[in-house]
This record gives sequence, C-alpha cells and structure tokens, in this order.
Amino acid sequence: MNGTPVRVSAPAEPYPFEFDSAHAALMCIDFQRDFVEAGGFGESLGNDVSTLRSAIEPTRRVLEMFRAHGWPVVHTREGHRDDLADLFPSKRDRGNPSLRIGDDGPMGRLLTRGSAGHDIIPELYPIEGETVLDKPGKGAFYATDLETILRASDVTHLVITGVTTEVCVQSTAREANDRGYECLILSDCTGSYFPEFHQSALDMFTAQGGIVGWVSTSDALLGAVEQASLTSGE
Ligand code: TIU
Repeated sequence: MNGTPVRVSAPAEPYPFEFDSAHAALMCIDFQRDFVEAGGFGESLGNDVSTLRSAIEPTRRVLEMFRAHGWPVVHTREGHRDDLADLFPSKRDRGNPSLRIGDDGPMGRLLTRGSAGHDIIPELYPIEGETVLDKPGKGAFYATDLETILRASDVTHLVITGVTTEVCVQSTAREANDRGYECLILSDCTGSYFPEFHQSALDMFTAQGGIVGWVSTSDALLGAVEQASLTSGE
C-alpha cells in the first residue's frame, strides 16, 4: 500500500519499541535450507535442525505484513564464493567437521553460493523488490554493503528475525547497534539449535535498559501496527 507513514509503538522488553514506518526495515537473517532443513550445513555440525522450524510461521506473518504495507525487507544468506576465496581457514576447519563448507552434501555444496542448500527456504522466499544480501560472516554488516543500502533509504529502525538467535542474529544485532540502529528482535521469529542459548541471547540483548536493543513477539508487533494503521486511517 505504501500509504502514509505510521508511528508504531510495540510492547517490548525493556520498554515499548517506537518507530516511524518510513524509517523501518525487516531483516530476515539466514533463513536458508542449509540451516533449517535436513542434509545442510547446520546438520553437518551435529545439530537437530527441527528446533528452528517454529520461527518460520510467525516470520511469514510479519513478512506478509511488511509486504502488505510496502515497507522494505532485507533477506540475508550466509555463504561463500564458488572458489571459496572468501572463506578463512579458521571458519572452514573449526571443530574439524566431517563435511566442510564447499564440500558436497545432499543439497549441493555446503554454504556455497549457487547451491540449493544456500538458498532461502520456500516458505520465506524473497519476492521482487526485496533485498537479498550475501554475507561471508555471521554478522550481516561485515564485508557487505548493508549499511549503504539501509542509509540510502533512510532506515534507522530494524525489526530482526532469523536463525540462529545466538549466532548470526546476535552478531547482526550487535553490529547494527554499534552503527546507531535501533533494533527489535522478535523472539518467536528467531530460533536456535540450543533453546537455552536462544533465551540467554535475548536476555542479554534487553538487560541493562536495553543495552543492545528490544525484544518483542510477532503478535505484539502485528497488533501494534494494526492499531497504528487504524488510528492513521491507512
Ligand atoms: N551454527 C549456527 O548456529 N549458526 C550459523 O552458523 N550461522 C547462522 O547463525 N546463520
């Protein structure tokens, strides 16, 4: 709809997250088959990937809401160049895994751009007009043009979803916070292979008055946006 911008106040920890829709973007971090589906990179590290699935449906609802309003969406994908020239040996060899990044798996080469496993899951697949950002690291700002993209459209507030909570979501949120962005993580739209790490990461985020940012839920955000839209007559 791309109508008049609305002012949203979403219930959140440690206090309401307020933003002007003209300056907000949705981040969907690394919802890739390699992390969420069997046979991918996440499973090659010994993880039970089914633990991430609960984040998909709430994220789909939030994504639909951003699309309905015409608000910007950025999808990220962790992965490496075909020739692995951007893959540090430290990342390739850490943990001495049986399958390494770039090796062949059931969904093609693990965490390598162009392979089926590297792509985004069908449930949350990007549509035309949405940004797809490839990143070699855990944080989405490291070695990417994300900051330029956000500044070019005057984005100051980020709603963050994705996997995994304490790895790529947390790294991205911390990088964003240090760059002056106001960040809201939606707890039910993120997931970890370790439920206790999921909770700890969220707790660390909001402690000390919101030292890194805010945490809320998909329902709380959707309700707040609906309320704001009604009030503005959008
Ligand atoms: N292993 C794990 O929890 N996560 C990653 O390797 N990457 C992301 O979080 N995307």
